[in-house]
Formats: sequence, structure tokens, C-alpha cells
Amino acid sequence: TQAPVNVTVTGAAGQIGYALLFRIASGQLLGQDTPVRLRLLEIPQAVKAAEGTALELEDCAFPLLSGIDIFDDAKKAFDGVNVGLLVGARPRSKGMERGDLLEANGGIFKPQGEAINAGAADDVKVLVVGNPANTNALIAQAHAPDVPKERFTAMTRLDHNRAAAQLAAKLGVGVADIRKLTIWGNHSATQYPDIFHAEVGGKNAAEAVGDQKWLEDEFIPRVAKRGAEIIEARGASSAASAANAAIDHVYDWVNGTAEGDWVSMGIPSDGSYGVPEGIISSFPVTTKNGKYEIVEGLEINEFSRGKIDASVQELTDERDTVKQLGLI
Ligand code: NAX
Repeated sequence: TQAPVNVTVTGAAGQIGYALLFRIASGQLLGQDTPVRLRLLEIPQAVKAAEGTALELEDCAFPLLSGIDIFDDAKKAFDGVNVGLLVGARPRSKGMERGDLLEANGGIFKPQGEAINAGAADDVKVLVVGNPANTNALIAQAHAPDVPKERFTAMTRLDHNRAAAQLAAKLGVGVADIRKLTIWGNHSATQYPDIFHAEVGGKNAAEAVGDQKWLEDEFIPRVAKRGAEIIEARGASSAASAANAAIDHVYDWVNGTAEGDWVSMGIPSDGSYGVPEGIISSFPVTTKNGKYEIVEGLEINEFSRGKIDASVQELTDERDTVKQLGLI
């Protein structure tokens, strides 16, 4: 049997953590043949709550869960990490400017990047969920020079899944009939959900929709602002759907994408599609044998170009700000 895979989860006592940990322990993150050892990181005030979650995990008697350790020290939590899920982050409080937000998160993602650099296993894969996810991933990456850059990714899979659900509902088909959707850019309101290359039952989805007004006035803003819609309805931000997307992101990265389909991941740009090299931006990717590759050669129409450029501009602005702050 396989040795357990070390999965470190930060923000483990938060609401996404609560929705995520049980699914990891049940085998949904890595597959039903892979035992996992959970390493939970929290701030000192939340360690007790994380311990409570650990008691419940124990009570599930998951056959694949080979142990749980809880830490308030990043160096320890990331020691030996194979998969790092960086969920805990500093939310924007009232009156906080973007620079303040980035600086506060630098205080979290810089030491975590250093801890990953110091202790991670050779095959480490990192997914940043905590917002602003793309730039937090960039900060962590900058402080882990010994880890290959492509191992740092940011989550846009929730946006991808939201887009798939909205498109399927519009066309009156099941989500399984939708393929090749793309989220481009930042995990923020500027993100661009692109249906021009998407397929529905093998046909082009944009043609099947045939309604540019729906695309511009309903679909794109609904996907981009879905987080706010959830908060408005639920009185709390997306948690189970975010945890589900994190599971999907890592599962597909490790186990590969389906033939004839792709997924969206925030990854360090190699300059493809005019996205400046180095920033962590969402692209269409296929995965195989634990590695991802950007889907190249898609024709980008003028409408898409404008949307992608706007989101990428926001990312380069964020990068410039964290550079000025000395965080990267
Ligand atoms: P919660 O506030 O419920 O939980 C966050 C947890 O992180 C808390 O328990 C806190 O103690 C912990 N934490 C704070 N600083 C930490 C540190 N330095 N080390 C370890 N733990 C630390 O938030 P939750 O709803 O779980 O959301 C977590 C993050 O996910 C937020 O930043 C949120 O904005 C982000 N999201 C990202 C999404 C995405 O698609 N990329 C979607 C969902 C979500 O909004």
C-alpha cells in the first residue's frame, strides 16, 4: 500500500476548512487508493476550534485518514507537505484599501512561502484559495525559490464551475454536456468566463446561446458576482462550493483531465495569450501525470481580448503594488 500523502490545510477552522477536511479525509482529493495525513494550520486563537474538527474527523473513522496534526506554526505545518491548500487569509475589513489588504496578506503568505521552501516534499503542489488568491499565490511563490514556480496555483475553479452551471441552465442541458469553458484572468469581479470555445453536446456553446446580450448583461456579471449573490442569500460567503472547487482543482491536477475537455486554473503565466510572464492568471489547462499545460492556439476574438486584458491589467497592478511593498 501507498505511503500517506501529507496534506496541509491553512485556515482549517474556518468555514471552507470545515467543508473541505471531511472530503479530503474521505479520499475525494486524491482518490480512493491514497491514504492522507492531515496537517492543519491555524492562528493560535483558532487552534481549539481546529481540534474540535479533528475530533469529528476521528469520529468519521475514515479508512484513508492516517493521522491529523494541528499547528500554529507554519514551519511545522508545511514540513513534508505534498499538497498545500492555503485557505486562511486576511479578509478585507471596512475602509481597507487594496494596498492595505495586500500588505496584510503578505504577512501571511510570505512566511508560508518560506515554510514551504524550507520543508516541502519534492513533489509539492500548492493551491491558494484565500483571497486575493492570485496575488497571494505570487507572494508565497516569491518566497519559495527552491520550489519550481509552476507548483504555485490559485483557485478559479469555483468560477469555472459556476459558469458551467449557468451555461447548462441557459441551454437546458446537464453540466456534464458542457465542455471547454475557460475562466481567464483574476479571481475577482474582472474575471472573464469565456464560452466562445466551449462546447455543448459537441456544438459551439456561444453559437448555441446565440445571444450576445445575455452573455454581456447576464452571464458574465452573474458568474463574476456570484460570490456576492451567495452572501446576500446565505448571510455567509460560499463555503461548500468553494471547498468542492478546491477538491476538483487538486483532483484534476493529480489525476488528469478528461479527453476532449479542459479546466481553468490560476497558474504562473509563460506569456501565452499576451498575459505577462510571471503573474498568476487563470488559463484553460489540460493535466496529465501530475502536470498541467496551457491549451494553446485558441483564437481570441476582440470581445474576449478586451475582457482578458482588463483582468490581466488588474493582476499586473496587484503585482506592482506587492513589489512596491517589498512583498515579492
Ligand atoms: P473564514 O474566515 O471562515 O476562515 C478563515 C480561517 O483562516 C479562520 O479560521 C482564520 O483563523 C484562519 N487564518 C487566518 N490567518 C491565518 C494564518 N496566518 N494561518 C492559518 N490560518 C489563518 O473564511 P472562509 O470562508 O473559510 O474563506 C477563506 C478564504 O477563502 C477567504 O480569503 C475567502 O475570501 C476565500 N475564498 C476564495 C474563493 C476562491 O474562489 N478563490 C471562493 C471562496 C472564498 O471566498
